[in-house]
Amino acid sequence: MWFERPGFPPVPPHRPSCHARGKCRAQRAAPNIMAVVGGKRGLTKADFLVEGAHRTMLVLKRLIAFITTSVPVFLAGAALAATGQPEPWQLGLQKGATPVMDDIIWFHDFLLWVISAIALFVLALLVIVVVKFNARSNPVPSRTTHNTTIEVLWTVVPVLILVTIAVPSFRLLFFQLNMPKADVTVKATGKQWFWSYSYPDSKFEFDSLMVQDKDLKPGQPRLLSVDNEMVVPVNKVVHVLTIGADVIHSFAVPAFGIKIDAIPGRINETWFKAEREGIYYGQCSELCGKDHAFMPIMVRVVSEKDYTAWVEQAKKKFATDDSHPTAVAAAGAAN
Ligand SMILES: [Cu+2]
Repeated sequence: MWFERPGFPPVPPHRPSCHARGKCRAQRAAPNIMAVVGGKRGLTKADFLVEGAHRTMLVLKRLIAFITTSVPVFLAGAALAATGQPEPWQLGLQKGATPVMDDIIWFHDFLLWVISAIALFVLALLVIVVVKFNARSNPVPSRTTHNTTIEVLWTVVPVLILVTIAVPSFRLLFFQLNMPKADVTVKATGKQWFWSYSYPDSKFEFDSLMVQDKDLKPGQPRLLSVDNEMVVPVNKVVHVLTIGADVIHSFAVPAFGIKIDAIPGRINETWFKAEREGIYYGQCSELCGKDHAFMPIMVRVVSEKDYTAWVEQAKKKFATDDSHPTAVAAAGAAN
């Protein structure tokens, strides 16, 4: 059995073999199973109770071990969820950091209830049909071909369900696509295979490359950390403009509920308003070549004061030289 371990006496099978000639009938006829078990295998009632206690203890020990190991894993997961990255044993979506993501999570959970109810209802109908209308229990089938009430019901009820889903769905879609006035604008350019972030209001641009495994510092998540992350202020509307410099990439940050293609020759836009400070991770979500998996997105959400300080420092560190247009701008001018 799965809970047997070395060091404990082997657990005897529940019942003696039932295949021996005539034994099964004898067991069924026996008024007291303990007497039969004890008589056949030479076990007393006390032996049987001790073995039963052993088995119960083993199960309890396994249960306690499972709980004590899983609690830290879930706690660690909860801690990671606060930093906007996937967590071990994660179920469902990452914890939202923007109003849009909170709505997406609500809509996801709502749909889960709806589809579960529909699946259970259909399952119940199938079970009824299998049990009540099989050839044995219903040898002469009904010849009914139409039933107006049922036909109206199976048309109207699905329509009502779809309308119930459509209302919050369209509301969410408008919420995502309706751009509020921007407080900060960041242009994210997808390149093979890294992102470049440009802050047009402050006139600087920088590349953001993944930190290689050998260079990871303690606490930096593998395949998600970058050398220069995108920094934005908390509780401010950030417009993200995306474009591809070579092939199609996709800018996606799950905790913000954003995912938008970065297409060469065309600027797409999306927005987010992060409501909690912290670090949030995403990845390129369009197959863009051999290092597609190695161009993570890292966004640090900071207070407005820290953001202003970072901008001042970044202006000096990443100052752009307007006399040398970027590759994208040069390509645009050539067209
Ligand atoms: Cu990409």
